[in-house]
Amino acid sequence: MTKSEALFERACRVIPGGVNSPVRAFGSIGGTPRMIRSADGTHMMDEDGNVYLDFVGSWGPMVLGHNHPEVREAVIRACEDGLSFGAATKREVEMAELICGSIPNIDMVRMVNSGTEAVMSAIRTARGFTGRDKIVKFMGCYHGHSDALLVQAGSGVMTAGIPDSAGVPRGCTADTLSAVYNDISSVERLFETFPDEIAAVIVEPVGANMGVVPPAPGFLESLRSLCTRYGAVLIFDEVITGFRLGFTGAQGYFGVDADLVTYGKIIGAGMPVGAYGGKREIMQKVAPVGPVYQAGTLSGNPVAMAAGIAQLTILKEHPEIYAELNEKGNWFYGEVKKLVSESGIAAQGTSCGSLGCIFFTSVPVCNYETAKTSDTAMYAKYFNYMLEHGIYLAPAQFEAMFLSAAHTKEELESVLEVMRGFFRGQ
Ligand code: KE4
Repeated sequence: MTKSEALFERACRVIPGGVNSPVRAFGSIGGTPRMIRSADGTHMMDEDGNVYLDFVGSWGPMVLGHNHPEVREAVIRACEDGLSFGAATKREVEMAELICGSIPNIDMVRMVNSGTEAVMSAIRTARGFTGRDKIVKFMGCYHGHSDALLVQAGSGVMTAGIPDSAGVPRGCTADTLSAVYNDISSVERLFETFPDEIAAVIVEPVGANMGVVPPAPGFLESLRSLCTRYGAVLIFDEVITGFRLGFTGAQGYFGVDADLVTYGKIIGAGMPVGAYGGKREIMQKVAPVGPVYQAGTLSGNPVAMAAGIAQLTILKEHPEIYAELNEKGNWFYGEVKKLVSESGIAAQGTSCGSLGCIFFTSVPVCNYETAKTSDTAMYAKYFNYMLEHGIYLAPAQFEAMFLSAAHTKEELESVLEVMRGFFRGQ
């Protein structure tokens, strides 16, 4: 029995499914989750000493690679001042100024502790600002696990085959309307049906929780004009794309401004941080200055702020990182698409910048329905083949592969070689 197996057996006795987040359980690909002991740069090591080239990067935060020295030092220094005070601190001001001073349409921002909390708070703020109740989300998009949004969600919900979660009262989702990603007419129909009842439309500007599904040309722009026309708040859920596609995230990458934006992952550099922000007139609705209540004991935690400030500062001061990262992604995923299409296997690659994935279906994937045609058993075979060759991918079809600034061309070429081996063997 390996150490990972022994630890996972112990974990299953005291933690539901042995994990603190479902996707980590390897449920849809089989086998025992690797218990990770440490990570550095592009590699992770498990408790048995196996080393993996990592493409999960903690599901997005490790855009500079694991254990970046400047981030680590900032955290250690912050710890020496104390872990948490439950009081306002300088670092929270610095973090807020860093964001508001760099992203044109973010006038104010509130720190929370996760992407889920950021989205939940942004939805409440949009409802408080408009006085309306209904929200529109897209099938296959995942926005964390708050009740109202666990409707035809993506990510682990999709993998676990739970179309909706148990324990969510009908009342919590009665005002959640589902639209089809990349199908603007499905949104138009909802606005025509509920012209003055929709508080917000929330969208992943790049779908990354049904696998990677980029927005069709004009889709985000059309959402923007529909929300403007009907007085609804457009929320970009940038928990994954924020500070990844560029310092100004998907807003800058696609040239479309949302009214509220949610952040997570990269903003904390691996520490528990989420945030939501946007126009002053909307954010002024948030307590204590406005009537929309939202609070958190560890929101803006000084140690987490130190990590996030360190990582965001590096990214802001070195914009060339994004040019290199997006160019690297275009090249790498271009090669993936080529090798997959030449393989004769029913599969296709999709990507946007440093995000990408392989779907095992011949149906062109553009939304939840087409993503679901993917052969998840084939994905499991692919995942396990790559893992046996020391390459750690997302342990589920409906997730993303994350490149970081630390991944070298040599490493990526070695991955392509292993991929070719897999596809040749099918
Ligand atoms: P968290 O509450 O997990 O910090 O963020 C929720 C969330 C919100 N919005 C988007 C677009 C997200 O991708 C996420 C979380 N992403 C998943 C990965 N697909 C987290 C991994 C997990 O659930 O363990």
